[in-house]
Amino acid sequence: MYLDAIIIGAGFSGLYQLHQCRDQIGLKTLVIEEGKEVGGTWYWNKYPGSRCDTESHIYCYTFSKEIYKNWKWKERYPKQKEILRYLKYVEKKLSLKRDIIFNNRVNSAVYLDEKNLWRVKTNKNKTFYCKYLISAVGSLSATNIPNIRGLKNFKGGWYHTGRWPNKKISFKNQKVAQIGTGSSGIQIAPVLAKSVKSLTVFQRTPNYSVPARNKKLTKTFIKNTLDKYNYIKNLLKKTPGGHAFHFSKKSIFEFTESKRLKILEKAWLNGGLSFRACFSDITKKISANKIVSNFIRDKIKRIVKDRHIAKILTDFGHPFTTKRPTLNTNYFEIFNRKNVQLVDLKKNPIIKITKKGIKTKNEELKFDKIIFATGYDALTGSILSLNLTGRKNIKLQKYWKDGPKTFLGIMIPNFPNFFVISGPGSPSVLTNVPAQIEQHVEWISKFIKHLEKVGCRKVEPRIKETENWVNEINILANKSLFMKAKNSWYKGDNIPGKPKKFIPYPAGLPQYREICNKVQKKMYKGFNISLK
Ligand code: N01
Repeated sequence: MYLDAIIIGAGFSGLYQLHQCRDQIGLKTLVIEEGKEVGGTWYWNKYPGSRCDTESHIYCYTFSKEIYKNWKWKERYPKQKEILRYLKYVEKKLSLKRDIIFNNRVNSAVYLDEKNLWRVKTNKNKTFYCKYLISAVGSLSATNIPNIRGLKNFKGGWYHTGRWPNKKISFKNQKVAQIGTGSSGIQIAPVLAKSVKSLTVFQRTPNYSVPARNKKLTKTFIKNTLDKYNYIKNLLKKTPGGHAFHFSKKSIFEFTESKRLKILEKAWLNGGLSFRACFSDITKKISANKIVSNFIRDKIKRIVKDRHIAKILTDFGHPFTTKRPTLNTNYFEIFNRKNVQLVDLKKNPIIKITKKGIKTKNEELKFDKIIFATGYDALTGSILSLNLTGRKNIKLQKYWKDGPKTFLGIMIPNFPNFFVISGPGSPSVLTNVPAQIEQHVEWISKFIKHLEKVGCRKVEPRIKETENWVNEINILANKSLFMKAKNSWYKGDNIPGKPKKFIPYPAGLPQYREICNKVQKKMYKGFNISLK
């Protein structure tokens, strides 16, 4: 089957890209989706307690006033199920399903030089050909299941939060092990703790976590946000992370100690990702960051009654925000329960998984179920799993062996007519992702429209511009606090053998948007466009 464009993935990015390609540009377009319905990351992340930690009134599309205004979110942070309902509502509104095939995983994509087409194959032995191939596979979808000896011998059930099964799993009165304490881990643990016989949390790195303070949205709040549609849409373009809050313009050092504390207390009470924005320099200056890190440490120590456990939970080896900031609802409180234990993997590492449980350096523990909340091969894993072969038989795995090389995080030299939404080298995971997705989809769509107009046969970025872009990211990352985290998936540390390079663009969405717009204004400077 021949198409103008194939989009891989039917999450936030794939759905909007389909609408743009099909309804705005007029291309014959198909979306190929592995899941059995739309949703992308929110289709797979069905674990108990799964919820987004960006506020619902901005974790959505803003491209259509009608779509924005006709959806009413229920809570401050949307539940996984609510996000799925929302995406289905958008899909219906735009009649997208007719151009999506489900239950098909793209296994390979090969660029055929002589035909100037991509040949795309799926695990169901379907083959498609297209001119434009667009990856909408998401930054956090290739799961990281640690290679722990003995997992295949475990007789109980085991699950990864990012590939949660469709059937209901009961944890009631079970002995459960949870490995990992990132965003997913600290969400699932408080929910499990309520019903399990015992929950043992295996922690490798303590997590600075701020209260989410989730709540039902009031009618007044809902009305106000819907009325302020234009303002919100604009605001998301101006803030560094595409969130609905500005960073304070004032340094923490402009305040006396007691005034600082008051400001921090207020931000803590308010909860949410805006906590880090209550001073201008928390994310920028290590001295400011230290004050806030200590504030969080004290807060956790006040919650957790056992001093030894509190110490393990707060023995941070990295500054606040240098790993992905997380929000929690009663996460630290669970360690006051009798049925919850904490294993400090730094002192007591896992040796192997046995038939009945987990053997650590110091003990052997029995479990009915093991949950891996161990994250992802972020940003590159999902793209590499497509097994892309570009011009002259160049494999992406080989081309990226020393780290991802993209121009603007959107295109890759030697892989003509292949676009990536929220790829490595774009702000992606450092932002409110739908805001970044809208910027990318709109930029890519405008580009494709231009390419069609000028009669383009193929397009790819120049090597020089790509190298400059990769260098620029390195320079920016080295100037930032991000590099002070020894182990962070932002720079590939969580996956053995993965190149250790900072992956997303770290200077914020507005600056990135400006650069992309400049490239567009200069008639796509940095790209080689071959005409028919
Ligand atoms: O994954 P993570 P996640 N042995 O990589 C540990 C989005 N998201 O799924 O820090 C033992 O953050 C690892 O330890 P360490 C969001 O963007 C959003 O939680 O590497 N432990 C860490 O504690 C988020 O940032 C939402 O030392 C091992 C944990 O597992 C991203 O997804 C909800 C290990 C992994 O944490 C990823 O979050 C969920 C090993 N071998 C996800 N390997 C919301 O919006 C890893 N770990 C709320």
